[in-house]
Amino acid sequence: MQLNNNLKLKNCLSVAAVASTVALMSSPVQAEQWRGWNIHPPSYPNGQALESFAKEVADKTDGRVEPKVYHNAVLGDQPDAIEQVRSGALDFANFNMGPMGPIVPATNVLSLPFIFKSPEDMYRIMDGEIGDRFADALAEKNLIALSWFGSGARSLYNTDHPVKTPDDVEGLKVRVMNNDLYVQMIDEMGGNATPMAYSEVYQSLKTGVIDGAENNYPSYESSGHYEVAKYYSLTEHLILPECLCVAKASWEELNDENQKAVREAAEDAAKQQRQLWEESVQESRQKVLDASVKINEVDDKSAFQAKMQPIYDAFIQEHPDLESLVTDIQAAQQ
Ligand code: BDP
Repeated sequence: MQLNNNLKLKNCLSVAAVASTVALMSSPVQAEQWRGWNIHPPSYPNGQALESFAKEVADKTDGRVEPKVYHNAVLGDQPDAIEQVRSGALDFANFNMGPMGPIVPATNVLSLPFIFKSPEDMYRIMDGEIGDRFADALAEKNLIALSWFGSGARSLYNTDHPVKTPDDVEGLKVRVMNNDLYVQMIDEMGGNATPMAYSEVYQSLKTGVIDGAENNYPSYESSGHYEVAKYYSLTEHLILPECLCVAKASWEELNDENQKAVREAAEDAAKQQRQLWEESVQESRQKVLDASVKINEVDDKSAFQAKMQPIYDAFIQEHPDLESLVTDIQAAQQ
C-alpha cells in the first residue's frame, strides 16, 4: 500500500467526547495525527520501540499528538521515506544512516567501513558531542534526530561459500544499500555491488540475480535471507547508527512543552531498542543456526580493513570539510 504522501492528511480530529462536555467553555481540543515509517516488522526491536514511542508521546502530550506507526515499509522504501519525512508528508521514522548519505553528506562518515570499533563505541560517540554534529547536519535537511538506535554490526552473507578473506568476495554479486560508498566497498573487496531496495533482496537471492548481501543478524533472520543465503561470515564491516527522526515541519508545530515530551519519549525508545537489540541478536543467531546456516568467524579482519584505505583517502580528498569528523571519531576510540 503506497499512500499518496504529497497530499498529507494532517487530520486535525476534534475529540468528540471532550468537545461535547466543554462545548460551552472552549473550542474543541485538537489532536495531531502523526504518521510514522518503519521498515521492519512490528516484532523487531525497532518496531517495538517505535510503538512505545507512539504510546509515550500520546500519554505525555495528553493526546494532543497521536502517533501511529506503519510497519514493514508499507509507506515506501527507505530512500523514498526519507524524502517524505523531509517534506513533512510523514511525521517521523526510524532511519538507518546508510541510505542517508546521498542526502546528508556528513552522515557518510558513519558509512566508512570499520569507522567504529564496536557497537558500544558507536553508542558512546553518537550520544555525545559528535552525535550532535550529525544531528545538526540532519536538521539542515529538515530531519530532527531525537535519539540514536543501534543496528549491531553488518556482515557478509552469500549462497555458496564462506568468506574468509577478501579473495573469497572475488566476482560475487552483492546487494548493498543505496549509497555509492558501499559500491566502492564491495569493489575494493573484488566483488560487484548491486544497490537495491531491501524489499527486493529475498527474491533476488532466490533467483540468482545476486549471490549475497550484507546485514546484521536480526535483519538477516527476519527478512528470511538466511533461508537462501546460508553462509554468514562475520566481517562486521559496518556499525551503523539509526535515528529516530521527526519531520522539521511537524516538530515546529509543537510548543516547548510538547517538544520536550516527544524528545523524552524518543530517548526512552532508544534505551528500549538498544536493550531489545542485544536479545534479538542472540535469538536470531540461534534461529539461523537451527536452520543450518554456516556461521564463519573471520579471524583476521585486517585484510578487509586494509582494502578500505583507498575509500578513506578518496572520501577525505572529496570532502575536506568532513575530515575532522573522521579523525575525531577515530581519536575517540584510541
Ligand atoms: C537494516 C536496517 C534498515 C535497512 C536494511 C537494509 O535496519 O534500515 O534498510 O538493513 O539493508 O539493518 O536495507
